[in-house]
Amino acid sequence: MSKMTAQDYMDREAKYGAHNYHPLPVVLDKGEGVYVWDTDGKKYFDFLSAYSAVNQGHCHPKIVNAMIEQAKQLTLTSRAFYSSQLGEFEEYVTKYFGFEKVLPMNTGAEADETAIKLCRKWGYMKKGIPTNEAKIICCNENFHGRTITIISMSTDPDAYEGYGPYTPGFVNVPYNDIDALEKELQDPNVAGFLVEPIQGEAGVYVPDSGYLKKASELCKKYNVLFIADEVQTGIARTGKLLAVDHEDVRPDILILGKAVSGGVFPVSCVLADDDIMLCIKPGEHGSTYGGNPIAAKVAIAALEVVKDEKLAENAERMGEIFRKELSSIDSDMIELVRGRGLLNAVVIKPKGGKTAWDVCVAMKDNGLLAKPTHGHIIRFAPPLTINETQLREALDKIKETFKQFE
Ligand code: IF1
Repeated sequence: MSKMTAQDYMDREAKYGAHNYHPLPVVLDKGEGVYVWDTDGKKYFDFLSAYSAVNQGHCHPKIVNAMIEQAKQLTLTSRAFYSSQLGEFEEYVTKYFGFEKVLPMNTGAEADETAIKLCRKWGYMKKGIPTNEAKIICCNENFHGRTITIISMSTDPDAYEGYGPYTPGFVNVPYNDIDALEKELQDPNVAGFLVEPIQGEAGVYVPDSGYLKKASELCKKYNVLFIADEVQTGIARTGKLLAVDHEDVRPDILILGKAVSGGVFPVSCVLADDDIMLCIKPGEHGSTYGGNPIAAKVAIAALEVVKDEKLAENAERMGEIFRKELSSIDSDMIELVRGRGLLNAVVIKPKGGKTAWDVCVAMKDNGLLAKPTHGHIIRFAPPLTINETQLREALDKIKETFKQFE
């Protein structure tokens, strides 16, 4: 059997796999740290990090070993029984982020769904909202996952079109608009405000300084839960452990996913204090794999790496260099550069029919992987382990690419 070509791999996926993605034409086979290799052995900088799930770098030995060791002992019990590993994770992660309780799930969407259910329960049991009248405020251009309820909040037709009927009980407001938010908060049936501290999918949309602080203060004033979706912005990505830490905001409900397990095993979770979390009684919510022994051990190892390797501090420092160098590129395709820590994006102005996609394909050929979001924005999000030498080498590739479009 002759060696498969990259095209063979792509054709096989097209033949047997659903067409719910349009990947960049590269077939990855190996990853280590900030690098990935394709099936022909070509090496690339990974500047997507699986949408910020691989903050600790590909195949981090400490995290992989935690998975291997636990997998030899006990992989899954379900929550019908206790396990020796779950409580260890629950204690570790609640103390790590400063909350009284955690509800473990697997994917980010499941964690967002859990937060929505928890918020509604609290609204009926503690705020006295009439049954089935609870509302949750969310932002235009949000992204919180792909379930029917979550896309019911979406303002992106690609996310919701053709999937109706939609879940009721959501009120959309413009992101980064305090007055619009306050207006809706006055509705006594509002139970929560769900927000990404930085909108990732929308194109790394960083709100005005003070927005999160003011929003959380208004939520307190109107007895509404402030729910932070840090699935993408959390785990040191923006230069602090959590993006809300930039404004000293403590959410009532914190949603984590992706890098909470370092891209090794699906783990997500919701954190809150007892007066909120205990609104869900035994048997009222759950998941077969939620809080499984492997998830527990992998997440502990992934979170230890963040602290041991000072990834937040590194993300802050490398992010400053990255934005400064990117902004100095003299290209009429670069409209603006924005971001925080190592969650950055470049808004691309099409030129001569060339778009952000063409820039990404050219960067791929130059050995760096990134992907456009919403057509004209390129997100740059390398693993947070990247050092200055690697960053500058990657920047050279980005500069070289833009030169090709002059
Ligand atoms: C895809 C991007 C999309 C998220 C936030 C919850 C979830 C996500 C803030 C759900 C997931 C992923 C999903 C993935 C591409 C990526 C993404 F924003 F990161 F770029 F789609 F918008 N909250 N984001 O960002 O977590 O269920 O996926 O574990 O769906 O294509 P999940």
